[in-house]
Amino acid sequence: MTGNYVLTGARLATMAGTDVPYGLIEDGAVAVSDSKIAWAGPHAELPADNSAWEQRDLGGRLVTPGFIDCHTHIVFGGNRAMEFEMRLNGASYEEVARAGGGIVSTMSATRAASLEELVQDALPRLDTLIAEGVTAVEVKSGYGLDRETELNMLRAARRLGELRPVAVKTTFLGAHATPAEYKGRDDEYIDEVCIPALHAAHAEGLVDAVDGFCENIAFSPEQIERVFKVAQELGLPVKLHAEQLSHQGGTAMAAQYSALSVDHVEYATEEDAKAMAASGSVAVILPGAFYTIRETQAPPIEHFRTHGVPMALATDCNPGSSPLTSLLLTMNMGCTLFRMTPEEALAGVTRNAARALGLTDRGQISAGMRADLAVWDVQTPGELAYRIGFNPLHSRIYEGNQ
Ligand code: DI6
Ligand code: FE
Repeated sequence: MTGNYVLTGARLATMAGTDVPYGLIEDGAVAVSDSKIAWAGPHAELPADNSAWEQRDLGGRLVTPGFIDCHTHIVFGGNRAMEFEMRLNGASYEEVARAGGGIVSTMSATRAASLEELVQDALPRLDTLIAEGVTAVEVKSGYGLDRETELNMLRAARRLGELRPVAVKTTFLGAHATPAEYKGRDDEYIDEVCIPALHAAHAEGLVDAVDGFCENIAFSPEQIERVFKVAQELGLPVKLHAEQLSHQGGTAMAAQYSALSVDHVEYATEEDAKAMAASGSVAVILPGAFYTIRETQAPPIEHFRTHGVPMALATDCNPGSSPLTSLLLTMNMGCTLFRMTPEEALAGVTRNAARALGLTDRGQISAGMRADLAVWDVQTPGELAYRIGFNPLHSRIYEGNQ
């Protein structure tokens, strides 16, 4: 169905920020006109104009906004299964590193891959996300760590958005790690590779946002700030991987640049939460990485709640710390590992995920929003986070097309 039509018999989790939990409307209807929602509300109140449109009865199924995975690294070469196996067979960190493991192995495999290979490798990951109702996904660079490969990763990301009915937002993550050829010369890497690559990628229209990995094993807040200054000059929004393994002060710095989001944030403090609230930054919670690296410090959810920091949930899909391609499982982990409520989890993959990407036209079911919707074979919205390893998606509507 395309053009003008009405979905009826729908239980709507509008996530529209009303006082009702989930913005739930029991016997709801959604009028879709081309790619947009023309009207949404109780069926009994459907305007006369819209009731003449073709109708499709959803039989009481739950409808949510299309899911948004706002933090992924789905474009990369190779995989790290061997490393996973080595570690579980008792290999030490050094042994894994000597066998060519870690982020460096992904960098080598990514550099060796053609644009077409990067696209083909990423497609099954993207398709798995789409099969769970994802209609928008963010994709980061950061495994090339040289100019040409960083650009190639972003070109691959753009291509994914042409090949599949999904919106792709690209993020430049040149400041992810220092490649071997710049070992011990992080500052030179930032100045000679990362910043020139950002300029080149921007000139090619490949960058929607700029990110960095602020960590004791990666870059300092000062080093990332140099990249953020360039982003600011180019008019690009920023976001940051911060306080994942230790507290480095990246959150406070990112807040000064009005970051769209600060991601991971396990070691963030109450002061950080206040700074994020003041800058309007979203806390992107990534339980897949927490689980995979067997972290024990949970992010300060209560501080985010108290200070009104919006929380998103994302897969962080990457070959090392989060080989995860399920937003439904991510929601379950957010609830079980971090005690987020099922409503917070759903807001985390819809309304707040949209905000983490600076998208103001989606993530809620209300008039004027894009008609990106997911239809589920469940009774209540809480079931989405409750089940483990079960996908109840019935159908997906992308820009009004179903
Ligand atoms: N945070 C992580 O956990 C990783 N990158 C990042 O920014 C790890 C990426 C990898 O190991 O490939
Ligand atoms: Fe990440």
